[in-house]
Amino acid sequence: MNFIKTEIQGSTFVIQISRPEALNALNQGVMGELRQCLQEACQSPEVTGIVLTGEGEKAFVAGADIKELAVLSGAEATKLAQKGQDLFKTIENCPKPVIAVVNGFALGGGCELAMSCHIRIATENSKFGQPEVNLGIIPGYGGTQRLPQLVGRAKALELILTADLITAAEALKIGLVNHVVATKQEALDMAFGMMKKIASKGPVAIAKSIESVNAGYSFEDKGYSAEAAAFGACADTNDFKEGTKAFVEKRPAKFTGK
Ligand code: CO8
Repeated sequence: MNFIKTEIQGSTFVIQISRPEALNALNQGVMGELRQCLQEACQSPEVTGIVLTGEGEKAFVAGADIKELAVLSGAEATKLAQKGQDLFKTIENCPKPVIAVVNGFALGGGCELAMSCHIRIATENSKFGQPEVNLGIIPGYGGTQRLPQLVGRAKALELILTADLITAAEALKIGLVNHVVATKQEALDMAFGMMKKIASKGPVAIAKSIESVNAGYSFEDKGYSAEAAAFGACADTNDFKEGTKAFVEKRPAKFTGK
């Protein structure tokens, strides 16, 4: 593994995304390794739960890798969005609890990754947001579906349309995270405490609880397909080229609507 560090703490499998030079941004290398270790953890009889976090104190995940996205055609972008959506659905449908320990920026694909987990514990320096429209695109890893489920349609639209970043305290207020604590170690300790409690219950009941809660959202597939298609349509625009170029050049984008 080049981008992911794993360890076992008791019966909890800890996955740490480790690409600090790019604030743990999700390139296809990270996504592939994440897929591989999630499958292993979900299937392993010794594992009772999974904790997902980012390396360091600055970022959980600052989004999909913008430099990698910048060269995609619309069709490629749709395909990649669907592939990422599938991975995040694997997390959401994992029969064992998955807790995100959010330690810093959780933006774009990073916020979407955290939202696909069952529970989110954030450090107080964390920042959340779906800033894709700054780049001329939309959330493509399920954010247009899960954000309204968690915080309601109006607040979700406000966050997606303005691209505003919110603090951990605000994320707690709107129901985007379960808990906010001071440090990453405190967040990890809280996650391990929850995992210990959950591991003492019947594993079938735990798996069936997750399955039943998720079943209430089974109308979702239409929304996810629409999102992937819309992501691809945006990736075909000049605004997307300008938005990603502007990010790389560290300047504001000049959009034309074309
Ligand atoms: N992708 C690639 N590189 C990144 C990313 C990213 N998302 N975020 C940060 N980096 C890199 C920076 O380019 C920089 O690299 P370098 O040192 O080579 O210039 C390094 O990480 C450090 O970042 P900054 O210097 O920008 O750090 P700051 O502290 O000044 O700013 C921010 C931190 C505010 C987090 C800033 O980095 C930022 O705005 N990042 C981008 C956030 C963003 O827009 N995220 C959304 C990306 S799009 C997305 O997630 C779509 C998901 C769906 C995809 C579906 C289809 C595939």
